Amino acid sequence: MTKEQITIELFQELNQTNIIDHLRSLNDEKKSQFLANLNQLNERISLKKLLKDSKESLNQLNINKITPSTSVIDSLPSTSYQSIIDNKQLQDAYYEIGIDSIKKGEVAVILMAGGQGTRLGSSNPKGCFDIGLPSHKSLFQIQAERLISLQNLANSDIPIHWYIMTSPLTSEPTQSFFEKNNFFGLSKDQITFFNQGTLPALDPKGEQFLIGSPTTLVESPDGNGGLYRALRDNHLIEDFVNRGIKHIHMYCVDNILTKLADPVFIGFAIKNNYQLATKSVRKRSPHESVGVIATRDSKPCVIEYSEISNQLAESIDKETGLLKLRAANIVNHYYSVDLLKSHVDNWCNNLTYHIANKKIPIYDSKTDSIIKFETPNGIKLEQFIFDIFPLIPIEKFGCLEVDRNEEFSPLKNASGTQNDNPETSRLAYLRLTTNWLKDAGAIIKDDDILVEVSSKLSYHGENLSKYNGHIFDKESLIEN
Ligand code: UD2
Repeated sequence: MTKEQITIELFQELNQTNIIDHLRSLNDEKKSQFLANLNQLNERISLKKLLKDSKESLNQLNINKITPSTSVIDSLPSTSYQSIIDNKQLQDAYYEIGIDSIKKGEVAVILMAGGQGTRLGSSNPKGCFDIGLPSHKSLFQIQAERLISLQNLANSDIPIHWYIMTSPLTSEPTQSFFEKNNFFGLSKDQITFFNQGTLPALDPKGEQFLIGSPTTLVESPDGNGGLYRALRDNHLIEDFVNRGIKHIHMYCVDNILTKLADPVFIGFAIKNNYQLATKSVRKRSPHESVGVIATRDSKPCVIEYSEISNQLAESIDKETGLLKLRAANIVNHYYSVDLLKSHVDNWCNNLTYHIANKKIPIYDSKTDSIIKFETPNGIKLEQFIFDIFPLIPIEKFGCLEVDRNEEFSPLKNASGTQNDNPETSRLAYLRLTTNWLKDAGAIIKDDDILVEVSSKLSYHGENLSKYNGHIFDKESLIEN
């Protein structure tokens, strides 16, 4: 049998009647193209397994709200949880361990920048977004310059390697943005762009793949959990090993306060010999759109905001009066390279598919046109990066609580919305750098005067002693 016949047989076995009908409408050339695309997709992801797993997720969907009756949910044990808030001594101790590892070239950073900024209302990659700082720097530039200031702090001649994950949709615009800005002063050689994969979309029952063009299925980015397949398929773990990298800091593009390769976080993981660690901040309110870090049946986990029951989200710790599950996930994780080396293959084959009901434009071969829908007509699948947390032994899993005002202000929504938008990101960044200046002895004439300190000059408030006694009486930008 030819490869094409094998592929047709597979889709007949999978009862893909839409695809079989569609094939009949194609001339030989397009039919070969379509079959080649189907075959390539099936080689990357077993479509038979995907249909089975996504069906299970669909069946789970209605009962998937996690409540105390479905499993034993608790906060993390003290062996896995520490707070550095108002604990300068602990911060300094971890900082020294982390900066030493950075000096030795053992630390690299992974940026996840594959998500589309749909909720933000922008068609550009989120990292290109200008939140309206006095400098008008983009998220990408702020983050790149933080690497530069950290390299200066480490005073090492080994640059910190920056792996940037894009999706097919954000890849080209992201790379051209970096090239146009001459990599924001970083060496081109210290940056590796790589693509995450895609997953096919399905009809609402999860039975038929949707067709997006004469020769392709509808496919969309496979979620931030796609990182593991992307690391494997791009051979990046071998790259980590070849470069002598032992520790990975992974973060997401939309948090302007991210401390890339934070020495305190790296030191926390090294000192406690964690294989995987995550940062958390205090949840703002019971129904904030963040996952909560907890244990489920004594295993570490994140319960996503879309999957937590009201009962659990609102439960109060009687002793403290605080939310029982208050450790908010901020997609800021540490991985030991040893852990990635030994587990990534297994993770790629066992990650859950999460379901999202969406309005999905599809190709109609009868009219040779794209049909758009006003209401959800299909489901998109995505994988969540934290679904592997339960596979980590609890004693090898750490959670470091950090100060929200210093480390978390995500850019999710368009201007004018209630929170997590360009205004809140701008204010969070300017308040942080203005406080750095106050700590250095600068005089800020009025509470609503905000001063931007370039992230190229200062990583976490250092290098500002020359502003001791300096009076700031209007919004300003200092670059050096
Ligand atoms: C994420 C977390 C949620 C909470 C919240 C905080 C997950 C699954 N959920 O929810 O628990 O911490 O953030 O802000 O982590 N991304 C990709 N490729 C994709 C999809 C996303 O790279 O296919 C990146 C995206 O660019 C962003 C990050 O992952 O940097 C978070 O993705 P999101 O905006 O889809 O996650 P969100 O806000 O629903």
